[in-house]
Amino acid sequence: MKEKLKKLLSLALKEIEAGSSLSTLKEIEVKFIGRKGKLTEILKGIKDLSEKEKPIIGQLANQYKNQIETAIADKTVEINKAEIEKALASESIDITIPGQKPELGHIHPLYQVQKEVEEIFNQMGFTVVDGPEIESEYYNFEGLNIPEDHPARDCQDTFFIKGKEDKKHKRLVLRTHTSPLQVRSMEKYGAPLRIIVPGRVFRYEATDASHDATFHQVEGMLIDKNISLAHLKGVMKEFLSRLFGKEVNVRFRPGYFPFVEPGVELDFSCLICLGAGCRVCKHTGWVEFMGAGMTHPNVLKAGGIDSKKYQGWAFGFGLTRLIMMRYAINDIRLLAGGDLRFTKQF
Ligand code: FA5
Repeated sequence: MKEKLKKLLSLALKEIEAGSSLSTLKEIEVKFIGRKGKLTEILKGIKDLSEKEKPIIGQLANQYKNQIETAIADKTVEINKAEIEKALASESIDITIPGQKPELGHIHPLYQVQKEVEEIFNQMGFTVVDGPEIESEYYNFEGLNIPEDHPARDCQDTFFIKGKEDKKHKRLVLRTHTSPLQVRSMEKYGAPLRIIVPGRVFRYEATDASHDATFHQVEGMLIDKNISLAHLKGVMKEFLSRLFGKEVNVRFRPGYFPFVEPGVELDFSCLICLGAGCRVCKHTGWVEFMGAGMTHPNVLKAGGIDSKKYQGWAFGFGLTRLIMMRYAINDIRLLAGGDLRFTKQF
């Protein structure tokens, strides 16, 4: 029996030594020490041996089993190492070859300027707020003192959305300006209030070099005690001077918007000709910039603010047009056109 075991061990060790792959090693393991392996069979038969032989053969068989297991483990490490070395040799890396440069995108010029605008107003104590682009007719018009039959509605050709309608808010529209955030913010934050609202707005308009159907506006609103248009003039002069990095002057002209009384248009001094007159300012020395005015008492009321205690003003300018002026872009459609030859210049 001892001889038989010894032969089995040397046969197994020989086969392990000659094994050249992990799958061959697995086969050898099954053949000798698997559940029906040759050595396992011997171990199973130990119970039939004499009492004297049992411990001797049992010990020997277990010792040989351990030896076979160790030999298989050693050979596995050897084969793995050889395979890794082979792979490394064939997959060598030439670190002198220039790497692939990932193409980095950048922020669109519109949002670059929007961020600058937000920072300047932040510094002056204004909070940036945001609101829905799909708006209710109430916040877009009625709340702003523009009832259904008011002629001012004709100035903002509107996209209406089919379907939902309720008594107070009426139909849904694509907001035609950022002004709906006036009443929304007064309702939410009350007075005093200092906000700006940069955002996308939509009008059912034929497009040309200076009109698009989707464009960006920035709304501003300040509500507090003892507020006058002089504060608006000061804020806008400061804002534009910081934005353009040089002293800018502003002036008011009368203007009409149902949600302000009195209403004004604000112009700023032409930065191209410094007031001397050029094509950009149509030889007036002034560039038309935005609508504004003292918030109408009806709008304060819609926002839940007592107009006897508080006053305020609001303004709205076209961010898209501001950017066109800043970079001398002569067609508004270039900004949203998606042509990389254009956007990569900023
Ligand atoms: C308004 O939208 C008012 N909500 C502004 C306002 C706010 C007045 C608060 C008073 C108080 P208006 O329709 O004029 O006003 O538009 C404001 C600006 O949006 C314009 O000065 C212009 O710069 C820009 N704008 C208007 N229509 C277009 C268009 N189709 N494409 C690009 N920019 C436009």
